[in-house]
This record gives sequence, structure tokens and C-alpha cells, in this order.
Amino acid sequence: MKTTIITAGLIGVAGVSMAQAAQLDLICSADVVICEKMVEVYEAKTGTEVNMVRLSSGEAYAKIRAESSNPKTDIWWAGSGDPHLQAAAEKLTMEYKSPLLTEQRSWSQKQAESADFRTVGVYSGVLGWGYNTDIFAKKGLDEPKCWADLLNPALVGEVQIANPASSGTAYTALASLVQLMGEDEAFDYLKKLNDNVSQYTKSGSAPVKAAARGETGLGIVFMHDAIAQTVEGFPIKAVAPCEGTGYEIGSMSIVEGARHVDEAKAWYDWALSAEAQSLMKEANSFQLPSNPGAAVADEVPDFAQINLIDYDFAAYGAPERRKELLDRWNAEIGAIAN
Ligand code: S7P
Repeated sequence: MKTTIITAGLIGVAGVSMAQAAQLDLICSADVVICEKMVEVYEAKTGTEVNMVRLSSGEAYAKIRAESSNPKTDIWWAGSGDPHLQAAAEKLTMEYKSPLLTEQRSWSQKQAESADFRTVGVYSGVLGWGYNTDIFAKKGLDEPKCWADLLNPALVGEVQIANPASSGTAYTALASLVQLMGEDEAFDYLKKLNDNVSQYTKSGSAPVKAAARGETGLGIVFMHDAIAQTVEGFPIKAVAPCEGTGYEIGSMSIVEGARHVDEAKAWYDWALSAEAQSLMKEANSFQLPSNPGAAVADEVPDFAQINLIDYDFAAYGAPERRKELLDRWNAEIGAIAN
């Protein structure tokens, strides 16, 4: 009879011992295509077995927080920066200075410094929307260029955005509107917008995927997620709002108390390399990579041409501020959501 023997670092079937494969438990909060590409290339390169789960940024933060006394995740790659900053402030993530940190663009390094090196920026992307040009043409509607245009009563039932509690994209939208308009004005705007919203989705990019399939006219998303649909051949046009807009610093953090900390550091260093970040172009992920040596697709929006607000990442990634805004959203918008 065969017996399975488990010893320190070795697993074998009686008489046949073999080295235990290195293992890494990863949460990925980017699009599933780039998540799978990163894992596939990393496993082939290192032999490490990566157990990946794809979660929206707010959900990833909640999972890491819930498991903090017994972490099941080693590293959290990607997702908008605010929940990573909140996790860092709550010391749910670990301080780590990668040897590749100083190679990164200044906004990536600044994100790390502001969080005592408990997170780091890996890419940046601009908030906007994608609209279905066929649906707009059929309805005889002009291009929606500005936030104000999204309140047009002709768009009733034609707008989707995610729920900011689960989605980093939607929290970026909420925090951007508050910084752009003032808090009370932003909530007034969101109440009016609610008349046109058919659905608050769980995932941030879902609204533009629905617009691509013709299920809705417009999705408020990161522009790169809209561009990915255009590149797939769908009738989607990405827009940067005329009044101004916010942006994300997509981030990466190692979980405090990670079971596979050496493997987590190895992934972290690799994910900051030009080689790894060049995979984004291959996977139609059109954010701007943090490593200036990485390949940048032509479709990546030109930040210099966009009216960007001076997004205060430290303030809007702070636990109290994030909780305050999410509580207000739940009370004033979630409560009246269709
Ligand atoms: O698809 C890529 C991307 O937009 O997804 C991340 C996003 O935060 C994850 O989705 P949720 O909104 O559902 O949290 C962004 O960081 C990234 O650019």
C-alpha cells in the first residue's frame, strides 16, 4: 500500500521523494486576462505554483482585513491604489523596499513613500467612460463629453457604474467627483445621475463590457478598460470628461504575516520589472506601467492631453475618509439605487 509522507519541505509517495514546489497565494485585482497572463508567465519562469483569485479592489481589501489574524493571501497585485493605501495605514500589509523601487516612475515611488513602503504603484490609469456609439447614434444623441452630459434625461437607464464599496474604479469615481465638485455637490450630482443608472455592478470594468454588448449605452470606468473593448472590435469610444477627472495609481502590496513571504518578495520584484510590465501591452491592458523601460501600447491615453485633477491619494486612501465617503454613498445613493 502506498503512503503519502509529508515532511518539512518534502512531499512524496513511499520511496519516491520530491522537492515541494514553491507556492504563492495571490489576489489579482486587474482584468482577468492580464491576471492569467502574469501567472502563466511567472509559473513557467520560476516553477512557483501560483494560486490566483481575481477580486475587485474593495473585496480584496475586505478579504485581507477579515483574514488578518490568519492570512491566506501572500500578495495582492493590482487594483486601484486607495484600498491598498487603506490596508497599509491599517498595517495589514508589510513594509518592503524592492531593489527595483528606484527604477520606477516618480508616482509609483511616491505611493510607496506615502505608505511607509507597505504598497507601491505598478501602473496608472485615467477615469472616464466608454459609450456605445451605435446606441448613441440610434437615439440621435451627441457624444457625452462632460460629466454634466451624463445627466441628460434621454440617458435614463443607459448608464452603469460599479458600487464603490466593492470596486476600486467606482471609489476612484466617487473620490474624483468629490475633489472636482466639493462633497455636497458631488452627492447631489450622484443623486441626479442615479435617475439614469440601470445598475451598480460589483466589478469596475463590468459597465463598459455591458456597453460593448449593447446592454447599456455608457459605462463609467477607467479609460483603458473602455479602450480594451474598442480594440476587441466593439463600438465603444473612450472619453475623458471635459470638466476634469481623477486617476488611479494601481498598486501592489505584500500581506503582513504572509505564509510565503520569500515567494511574495520574488513576485513583487518581478512585477516591477520592465519584462513583467511589458506583458500588459500583450494582454490589451492599456494602463501606463510604472517601470519606464516597459513596452507601452499606442492605445495608452496621453495623460498630458487630459484635464486631470490633483488627486490627493493620501487623503482619499486614508481609512477614515474612505469609510466616511462609502458610508455616505450607502446612505444617500445605495439607499435610492434602482
Ligand atoms: O481592469 C483593470 C483595472 O481597471 O481594474 C482595476 C480595478 O480597480 C479592479 O476592478 P474594480 O474596480 O472592480 O476594483 C484597476 O486598478 C485596473 O486598472
